[in-house]
Amino acid sequence: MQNSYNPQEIERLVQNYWEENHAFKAVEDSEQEKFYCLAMFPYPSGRLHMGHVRNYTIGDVISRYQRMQGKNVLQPMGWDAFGLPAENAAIKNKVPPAKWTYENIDYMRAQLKRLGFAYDWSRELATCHPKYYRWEQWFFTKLFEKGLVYKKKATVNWDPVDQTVLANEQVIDGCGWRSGAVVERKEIEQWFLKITAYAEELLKDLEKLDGWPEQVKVMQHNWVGRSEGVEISFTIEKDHGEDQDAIKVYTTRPDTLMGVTYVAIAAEHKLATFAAECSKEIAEFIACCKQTKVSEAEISTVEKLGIDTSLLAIHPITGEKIPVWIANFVLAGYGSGAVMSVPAHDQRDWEFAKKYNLPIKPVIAEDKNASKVDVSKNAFVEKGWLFNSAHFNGLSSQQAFEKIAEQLESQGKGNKQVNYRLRDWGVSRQRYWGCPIPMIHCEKCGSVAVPEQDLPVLLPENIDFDGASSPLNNLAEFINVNCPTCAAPAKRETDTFDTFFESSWYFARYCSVDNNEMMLDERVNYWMPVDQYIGGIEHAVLHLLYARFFNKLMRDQGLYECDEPFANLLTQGMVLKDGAKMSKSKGNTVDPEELIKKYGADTVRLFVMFAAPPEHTLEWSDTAVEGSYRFINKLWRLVEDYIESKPNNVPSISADLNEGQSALRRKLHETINKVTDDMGRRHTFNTAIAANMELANELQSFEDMSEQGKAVYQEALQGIILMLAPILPHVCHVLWQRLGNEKAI
Ligand code: ANZ
Ligand code: ZN
Repeated sequence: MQNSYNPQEIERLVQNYWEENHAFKAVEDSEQEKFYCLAMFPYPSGRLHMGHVRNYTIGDVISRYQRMQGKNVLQPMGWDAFGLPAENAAIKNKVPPAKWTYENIDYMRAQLKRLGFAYDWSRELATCHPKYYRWEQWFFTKLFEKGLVYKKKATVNWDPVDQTVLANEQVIDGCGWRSGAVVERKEIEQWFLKITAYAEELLKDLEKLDGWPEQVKVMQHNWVGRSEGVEISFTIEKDHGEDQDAIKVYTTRPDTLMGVTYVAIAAEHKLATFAAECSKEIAEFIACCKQTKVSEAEISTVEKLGIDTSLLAIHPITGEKIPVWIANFVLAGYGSGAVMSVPAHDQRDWEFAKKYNLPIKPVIAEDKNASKVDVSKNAFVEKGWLFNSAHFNGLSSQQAFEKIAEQLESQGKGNKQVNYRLRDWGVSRQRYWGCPIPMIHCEKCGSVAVPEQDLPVLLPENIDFDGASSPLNNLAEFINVNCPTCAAPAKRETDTFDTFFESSWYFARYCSVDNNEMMLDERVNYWMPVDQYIGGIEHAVLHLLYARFFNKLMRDQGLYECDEPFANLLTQGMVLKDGAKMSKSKGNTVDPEELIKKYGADTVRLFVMFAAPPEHTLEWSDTAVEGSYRFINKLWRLVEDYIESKPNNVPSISADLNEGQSALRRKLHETINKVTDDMGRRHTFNTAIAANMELANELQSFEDMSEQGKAVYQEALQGIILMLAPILPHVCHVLWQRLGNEKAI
């Protein structure tokens, strides 16, 4: 009688075996080559979705493969557990966010175990646990000591009815999600991390990341946005603006300086405020600008609007008087919040000049000796050769950059400057379910860091939460403290960290997760960097940039040595159904749990790995799931049939095989070669699986049951089981034993 394939039963048995034998516990061993494999940890939303299943299966297959290659593998798992959804659920279900979160973690942990992932569960962490967040509080106070943390006013969404700050997700069509009131912009003091101090290194070190997709590096490169230019001063004509400071503009095109016909300043600029003092119209225009959205992408799409301040600026070279306008396209936070406008050579300036009838003066031509350029339909934005530019005529744009910068520098009217698009990282959130920022405000001493012996600042967990505003704001026992410096009554900071803060260093904490005396210990130097990081492309910029930044901060704090946290990055594609992204809001999700119940975890794993290479989108298909299930059944039967007819002792393979035997052996070794490359280097698991399916077909039609025939047959069959073990770990574990192997696969 043949055993039939019963996934539920064997998966439970095999998972118990792993658990009892601590099969995936990672232990540092300097004699053995390490491999740190990490998939981005999940937010504990309640249940796993197919995107998780795909992400974690890819990581697990790579981990198991590397282990079979003889590496000492670390594959940990944890929970990115702070965040807004817990607050929303708390309001809806009347449970505290902590309780909701920990219950979800328990549920999802069981789901991950059911999928048979080879995690070292002894290293599990949850970022909402004080054992974790106390170290980021400690680290923040170290950065504060070093001057890498500062406080500054920044704009937030303010709900005037609920009297609270809203997260961007809580603003729906410009109104508060709860009150429905029109949301206002409000400036409040917030904490910032000086990521700009690392801009240069974050850019330069991208070159070291050979194992990253080009596309992600380009996105990070653009996000940092380095540009070289000149900061130029335009003084203000005395008649109007007595005692006003010169306007500083930042330009990457000083070669166009002789073509400047007006200066444009941001609505938030000091001079704009000054101009508004004596003009109601200007004041109204500024108020109107402040209502529109702040993001750069949005600013570039809105209609360009401006107003003349009637102030005049003096051209630093010609001495000519040129008008100063307030314009909505000038960003307050970039450069110096003012632009020298060259409508002949900048399209945005051109459109503005056309609209408000400002002069357009061309100064750059395509050819060296030309003395005109057509700007009647559009600006001429290329670099070229100067004309109409007095003693700079005939220079190339590049030569003129240097000459003009030199002249301005010698006259004290300008300086070469490097600018970054990257802004400092605002880490304050006016939310409850996050890590408390460990600062105290004292009237006498200012901002004081919570001393090390008072850490962690615990987030009160048993609270009534109605969502109107953060309960921390009303918790007297949380807020009222004594100043650590002068002991006078003081107030605790009620803001919590941006949740990107927690995910910026968890990869390092896994290496010393049980250390309650230190944030990180020397074991980090054994495991870091992560050899393979796996996650969604949606994290191409923020998470990956913050993590790289934190890595450098931790290095400079002397906590460990490596410059970059992730040596290789794999960005997994989306899971689609009927061509659309699988998502709750579209109502087209497939519940992994149902699938596991029906087919077992190995089928689910095989399906997600077989349907597409990991970077590609994966189109859901019920028939493909069934196909995966059938293949595992076939493999099962292949082994069972063989066992029934197997001799008691399979002879070893002799040197002289007949043609058919040699052919099968050759096929096996070609397959091993291909699968090794597909799994280890190319990460094209689908073709590795296909090669094994092909080999299995050959076995099915191999009928030579001589002694030597059986010997090569068994070798090939074992080969398939070994090669598929990373993908189908449960069934392969069992089949391996059925073939008489004593050691676990
Ligand atoms: C004159 C000029 C002439 C410019 C020309 C461009 C072309 P990047 O490369 O991104 O650094 N700029 C400067 N500060 C600005 C602000 N606060 N808001 C909006 N625009 C600002 O861009 C630098 C260029 O962006 C600068 O060079 C300036 O316009 C504009 F033919 O100055 B340019
Ligand atoms: Zn004090």
